Amino acid sequence: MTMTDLDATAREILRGNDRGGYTIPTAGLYPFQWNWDSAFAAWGFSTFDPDRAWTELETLFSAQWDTGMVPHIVFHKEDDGYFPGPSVWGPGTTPASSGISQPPVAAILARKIHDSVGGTERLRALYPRMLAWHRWWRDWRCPEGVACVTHPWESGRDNCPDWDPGMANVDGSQVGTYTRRDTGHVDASMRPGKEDYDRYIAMVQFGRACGWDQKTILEDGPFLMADPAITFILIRANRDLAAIAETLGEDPTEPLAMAAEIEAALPSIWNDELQAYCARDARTGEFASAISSGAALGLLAGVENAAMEEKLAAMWDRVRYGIPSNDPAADSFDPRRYWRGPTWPVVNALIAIGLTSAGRSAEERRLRKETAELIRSGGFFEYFDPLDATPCGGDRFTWTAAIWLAWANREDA
Ligand code: 2M8
Repeated sequence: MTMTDLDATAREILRGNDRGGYTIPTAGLYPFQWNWDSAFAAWGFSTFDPDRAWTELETLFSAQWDTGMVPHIVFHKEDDGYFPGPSVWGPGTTPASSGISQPPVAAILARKIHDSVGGTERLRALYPRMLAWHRWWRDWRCPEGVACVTHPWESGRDNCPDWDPGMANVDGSQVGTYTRRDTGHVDASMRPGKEDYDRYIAMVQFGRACGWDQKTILEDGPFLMADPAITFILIRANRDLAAIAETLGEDPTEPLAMAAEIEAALPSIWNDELQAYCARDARTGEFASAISSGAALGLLAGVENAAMEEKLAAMWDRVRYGIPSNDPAADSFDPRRYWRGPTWPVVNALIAIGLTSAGRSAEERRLRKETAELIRSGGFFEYFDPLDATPCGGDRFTWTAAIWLAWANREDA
């Protein structure tokens, strides 16, 4: 296929996954609106339909809770093809939604969209909503400065070994029976295991039982881990929100202060043994045992550290295609199992934004070429084996198509 054909296919995928104001990540496996997927979808739409790009973000923020939280899944319509659906989460919101959030990339991408296609009034309407969401992160997810997640699904990097220390202390033995739907859509060897799922459901049951009371979840919930990826994303998102504030004639002081507070707390997730920023169990203090793509997002937040850069470069050199989600040198590395090793075009794109900001154009070009090569050879899949480029997970995937249009196939991205 030529580049032009691939552009057309990518646009078709976005249009095909459009369910009216929002896109699903892929038909079958993920039939609802997911939070960070939608922000990437908006970025993709902005390359050919700016109006539709803003609509995507507006629909996402229309599901924002009164607390400022923007849920990780919005269940606009019934669909029994996914588990756990709205009746399992049960927060009683309209529209129905899950009870946790996801990486706050919206401000980062809204700024990029505005810079390239304008839409100041649409951005102005979103600004207070994005600010409220960032405050929610500060108030309910940054107990000691850096950003924590209360469920691996909140990180977006579900079964990444980053979460193994916290997952080990979650009791999944009492969740009762349930039927997974994901393994009916894709090969079970590419998905999290049963023990992981039991624990994921136990965490959902805890949240539901306390009516999604954030104080209870933060203080007594079964899982609380500092996430280097969301920490870096939130620093960057706050700075981008401050830049947006300036564009709109608003006061940038608060988002800048939020970014500075998180940055000041970064030493708490520095793992001396790994010489990298790293996930850490906020209950026990235990660090994850390997460097992950979370650390590679440091540049997004302007965090450069020579020792860590050396480790990250070695991790990248151990594979052929893109940044792996987990270090191939680690025992936990599994090149096709979801977030335990595969490379994800969507994360590569975020890392590339960081590389560009740091002026590291040669590495950015390498990452872009390797990601484009995966898509060109394998198609618009959810993720890929970083050693041999085997496409994995769902096909005709929204964020992969969006990344192709907005970054991987662009010289000027
Ligand atoms: C994956 O997560 C969902 C749960 O949220 C799942 O496995 O059921 C993750 O890759 C997540 O990052 C992504 O947003 C979602 C939809 O693409 O799928």
